[in-house]
Amino acid sequence: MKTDVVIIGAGPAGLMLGHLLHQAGIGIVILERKSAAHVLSRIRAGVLEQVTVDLIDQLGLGDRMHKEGLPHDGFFLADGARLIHINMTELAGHNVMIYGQTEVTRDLMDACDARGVDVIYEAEDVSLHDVNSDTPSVTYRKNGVEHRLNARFIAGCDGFHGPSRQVIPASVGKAYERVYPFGWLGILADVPPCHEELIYANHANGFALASMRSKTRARYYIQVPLTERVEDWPDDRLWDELALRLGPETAEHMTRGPALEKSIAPLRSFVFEPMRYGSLFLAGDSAHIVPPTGAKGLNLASSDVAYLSKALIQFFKKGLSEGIDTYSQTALARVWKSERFSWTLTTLMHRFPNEGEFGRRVQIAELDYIAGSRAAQTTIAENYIGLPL
Ligand code: FAS
Ligand code: PHB
Repeated sequence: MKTDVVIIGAGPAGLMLGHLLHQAGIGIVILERKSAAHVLSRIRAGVLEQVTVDLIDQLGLGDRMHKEGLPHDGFFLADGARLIHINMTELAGHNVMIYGQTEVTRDLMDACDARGVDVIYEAEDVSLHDVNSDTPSVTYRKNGVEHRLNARFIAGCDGFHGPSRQVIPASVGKAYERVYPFGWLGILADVPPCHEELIYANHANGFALASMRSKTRARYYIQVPLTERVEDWPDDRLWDELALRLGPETAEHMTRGPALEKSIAPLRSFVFEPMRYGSLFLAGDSAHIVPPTGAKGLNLASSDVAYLSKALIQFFKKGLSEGIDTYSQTALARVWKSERFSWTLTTLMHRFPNEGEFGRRVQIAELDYIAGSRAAQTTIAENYIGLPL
C-alpha cells in the first residue's frame, strides 16, 4: 500500500494530525497497536489550552466540547493555610477548558469513521524502515497478515514507549530527563467536585490536586512515594488523605464515593532532540513528557500537531520545505518553555524527600510571595493558559 504520511499512534496527537492532513486532502493511514476501546479506557488529561480547543474547532469537532466542557477563568494554589486564586482571564486574558482527554479522543475517533480517516487498530509489530530516505515504509501485522505501507513521511505519534524515537541513531538524538522521586495516585469518582475550580495543594504530607471532568464527576490526585501500589490505597484511606491535604475548608465540600478508576502514574520531565530525522517526525509524548502539574502533556501534543500539520500541508500543496525543515526547532522552543513551567510548578507544590524543612519553608515563602504579587500570579497565569504558538 502507498500513502503520503503514515501516522503511528491513535492517541490525541495521531488522531488530530490525521484529521488535519485528511481535511487538507493529504493521504494518511494511522496505525494503532491497541483497540479503540483500550485507547479510550486510559484516564489522562483534563485541562485544554486554547491551542487544543482551536484545533478541535478547526476540525469542526467542537460541538460536544463547547456543550459539555467547562470554561474555567482561574484555579487555586493552597498552602495548607489559605487558597490563593490565580485569575487567568483577568491576569493573562484567557481561560482554559475543562474537558477530559478521553472525550477529546472519543470525538476524534467517532469523526474518523464519519470522515473516512483510515485508522488500523490492533496493528502488531509496527516497524519503521528507511526513515533517513525519501522512501520510508512501515510494516505491521494485522490478523496474522504482514503489510507494508510505503509513504513520503512517517509521523511518530506513538507516545513515550513507542518505536519511533528508538529508530533515531544515538549519534543523532539526545534525551534530557529528570525523574521525580514520587508519582501521582489518581481517583475518578461520580461525585460533585469539591470546588468550582481546580485546587493545587502543597501540604506537609505532600501534593494534592482537586480537579474534575464535569459538575458530577470529580478527579483527584495525591503525591505518593514510588514504592506505593494502588492496593495500598483503599478508597477510604485516599479520601481521608485528600481531605487532610486539601485543608479543612475545602474538605467540608468534598463528596466521597466509590472509585471508577484508580491508578498511579510516575512523573518525569523528558525531552528528545531533534523531533525530526530524515522523513520521520516526532509529535506528542514520543518526543517529550512533562509532570502533569502544569496540565501541559496533551496541550504540547496539540502544539506539535499544529506546527507539523501546517508544515506538511505546505510541503504537499505548495512544494515548500521551510516548514518541515524548521519543525523541530519551532516545536522544541515551545516544548522547553512548557517543560520549564511544569518543572517549576512541580518543584513548588510537591514535597521532595531530600529537601528537608528548609526546602519546605522556601516553598511556603514562595507561595506567600505569590499570594501578594500580581506579577508572580500573572507569570503563572500566562504559562498555565498556554504560551502563544
Ligand atoms: P499517547 O501516549 O496518548 O498516544 C500514543 C499512542 O500510540 C497510544 O494509543 C499507543 O497505544 C500507541 N502506540 C504505542 N506504541 C505503538 C506501536 N508500537 N504501534 C502502534 N501504536 C503504538 N497530561 C495532562 O495534561 N494532564 C494529565 O493529568 C495527564 N495524566 C497522564 C497520566 C498518564 C498515566 C499518562 C501516561 C499520561 C498523562 N498525561 C497527562 C499526558 C498525556 O495526556 C499525554 O500528554 C497525551 O496522551 C499525549 O498524547 P500522544 O502524544 O498522542 O500520546
Ligand atoms: C486532570 O483533571 O486530570 C488534571 C488537571 C490538571 C492537571 C493535571 C491533571 O494539572
